[in-house]
Amino acid sequence: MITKVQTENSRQFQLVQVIDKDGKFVDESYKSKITKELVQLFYRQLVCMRTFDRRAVNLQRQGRLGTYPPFEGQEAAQVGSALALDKDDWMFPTYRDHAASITFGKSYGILSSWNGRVEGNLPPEGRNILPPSVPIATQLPLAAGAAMAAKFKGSSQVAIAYFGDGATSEGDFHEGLNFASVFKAPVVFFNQNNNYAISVPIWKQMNSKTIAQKSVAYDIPGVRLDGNDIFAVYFETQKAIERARAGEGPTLIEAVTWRYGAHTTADDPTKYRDQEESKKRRENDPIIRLERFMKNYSFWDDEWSRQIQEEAAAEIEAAVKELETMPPPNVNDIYDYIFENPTWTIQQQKERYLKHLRGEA
Ligand SMILES: Cc1ncc(C[n+]2csc(CCOP(=O)(O)OP(=O)(O)O)c2C)c(N)n1
Repeated sequence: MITKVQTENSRQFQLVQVIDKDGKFVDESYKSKITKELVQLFYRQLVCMRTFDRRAVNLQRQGRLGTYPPFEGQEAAQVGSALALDKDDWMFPTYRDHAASITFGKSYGILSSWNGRVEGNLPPEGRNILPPSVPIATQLPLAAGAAMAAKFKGSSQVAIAYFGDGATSEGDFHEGLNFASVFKAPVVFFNQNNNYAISVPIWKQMNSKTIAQKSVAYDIPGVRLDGNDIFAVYFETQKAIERARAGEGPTLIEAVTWRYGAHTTADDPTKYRDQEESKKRRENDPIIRLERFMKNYSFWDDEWSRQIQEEAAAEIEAAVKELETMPPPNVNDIYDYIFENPTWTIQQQKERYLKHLRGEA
């Protein structure tokens, strides 16, 4: 019986695609909404994000950056969803969501957080971007809360919370969705199902066939989309945001995607998955797909594309130069950004640690 219900639920959530992996329209009704400006905006941002991510992994391998969580493969999910937001909205990213954060307004200086500098975690002027959440799923109730605050204030702001497949097995996921559903909080729960929670494949940590079907429990709309199709991501996130702004409450989006690399630079994916699979997944790559689309529908320009690659590399090099002029981390920051007025326990920990560093304890 249980299996039957799950099967029915998973069937309700057909994968939404606007273009297929060959860059051909699956749904022609979107044709009129896709302008050259939009396509170029998407392509440029995807290229910048991939260049950034590869450079970050490189820097880590050279010992110039601390541990880093790569997002290569997930660019369309992050860029497409972030571009659907209004500048006043709220973003709650995780450690893997630099492409979303940068697209929404953070600078490439975000990298400095991986060298322990607090600057990389600060929101840019005029943008509501929270520091990335590392404790899994804790940002979901926070996003629901921020959305409720916006609602109480009568503002039209919407919150978006990013999280992985593993996060949906955490209590905070369920609390966030339940709260948002009951109070119709204007929040979009944006899941990137990259199939793995560190080394644990999705089929080992849940019996649900999809993440989208988890929306059924909270009686909120659930959408399962192709997270490597930037058009599907953008247009479906837009719809969810519009529903939220119209007072219709939250949506759960499952963007089906893949991370090619390690969970973080601290682990070795060859230990827990077949690397052939990652190679095969390149066929479904979000950037290659957009390129194919651009070639199929006369948006492609060799010279423009070359220029974009050069600009991306130059912008990121400038950010790396700046990163390398930064002083080493300030140990006080570990303690000073927890509460506005630190509790005595935190104060005590800080004093003890500083003593330890001075060699006095
Ligand atoms: C509450 C909590 N438990 C465990 C961890 C250790 N941890 C860090 S990342 C991670 C896996 C998360 O996987 P997923 O939610 O799928 O996101 P992804 O890293 O794939 O983007 C775990 C278990 C943590 N950071 N927080």
